[in-house]
Amino acid sequence: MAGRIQVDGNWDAVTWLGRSRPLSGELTIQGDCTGIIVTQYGEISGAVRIDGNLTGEILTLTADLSGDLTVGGNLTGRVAIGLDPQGLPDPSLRGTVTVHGDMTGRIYVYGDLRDSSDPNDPDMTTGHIIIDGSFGTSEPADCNIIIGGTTVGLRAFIAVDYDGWHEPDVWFPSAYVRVLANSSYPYTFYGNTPEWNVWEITECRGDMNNDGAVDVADLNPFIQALTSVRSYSLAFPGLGALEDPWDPNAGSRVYHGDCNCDGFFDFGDINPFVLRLNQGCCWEECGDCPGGNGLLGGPPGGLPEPELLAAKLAVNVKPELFDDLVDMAAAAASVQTDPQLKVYWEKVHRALRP
Ligand SMILES: [Ca+2]
Ligand SMILES: [Ca+2]
Ligand SMILES: [Ca+2]
Repeated sequence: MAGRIQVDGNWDAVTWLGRSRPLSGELTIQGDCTGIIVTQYGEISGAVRIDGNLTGEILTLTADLSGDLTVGGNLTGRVAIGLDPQGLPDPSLRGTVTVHGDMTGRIYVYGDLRDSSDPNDPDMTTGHIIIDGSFGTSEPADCNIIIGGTTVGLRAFIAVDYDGWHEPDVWFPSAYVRVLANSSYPYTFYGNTPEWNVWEITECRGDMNNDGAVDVADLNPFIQALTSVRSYSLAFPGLGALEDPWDPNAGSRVYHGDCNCDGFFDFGDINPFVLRLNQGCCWEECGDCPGGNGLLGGPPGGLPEPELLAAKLAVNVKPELFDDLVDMAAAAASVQTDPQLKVYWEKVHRALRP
């Protein structure tokens, strides 16, 4: 199927599409999909969009999903890639499955969440699973993502509450991601696992590496995120944009970077980010957060002396980001309306590059 099909209502049929040829066109269902759409040898390389809920099933028996499957509502049914591989090369997810609502159903991939393994991959044409809403329910439920092969590494990712932290959008304890890795020792994840690019977006403002803590490990990602959407997105697949053109509003980049809670992530967030870094607390709100431990050597609710801050930042920044750090200090000074803070950041700038 190479053309376009648009269904104005719901889809409740059991339908074979592309039994031997790829589904390379566009299939749009403006309502719910309560039926079953199945392809056999033909991979889904085009775009399947369900504007409503997917309570039915989208299946490939022996083929990859290399295109985009988007569910505008909730996924309560099932997506299965390679349900019946019949000895053919492991059918894999090389495209993107996006659920804009909640996921209480199942996603199964016989093969890999496949990565192109090319570190310079200009666009992240690789397996991604994006859930903007919650994953699972408060009741015990059969809700999971199972990857039969390997691995969720490098550019491949699974992200829950991808579109920035929202309080109701949680990864419930009964839901899990399991990577079988073709072995009898599968990896099972019940929550945020940064080393596998399996994310549940954290509520912490300033947590640019999404590990649930705000500390000096967030400095380099903050600089990257502020200076280049592309560089941040490639360094942290699943936290930024998906591909070129690099959408600055995609992912959790703006949520985590917006440390003054004005809805934007820009130079005005440098000073509040550094304050938060010094406080080292995880909080969804902006401003002076409870507790605080003076991570940068300043008083809990304030900033250290400018020379001390410059020294702390300089030892924690990657050499290749040092110039960006210097520019950031200059930018922080230039956007300050508070005269004292302006002088403060000018001093930080001078201390970094005398
Ligand atoms: Ca969300
Ligand atoms: Ca962090
Ligand atoms: Ca802001």
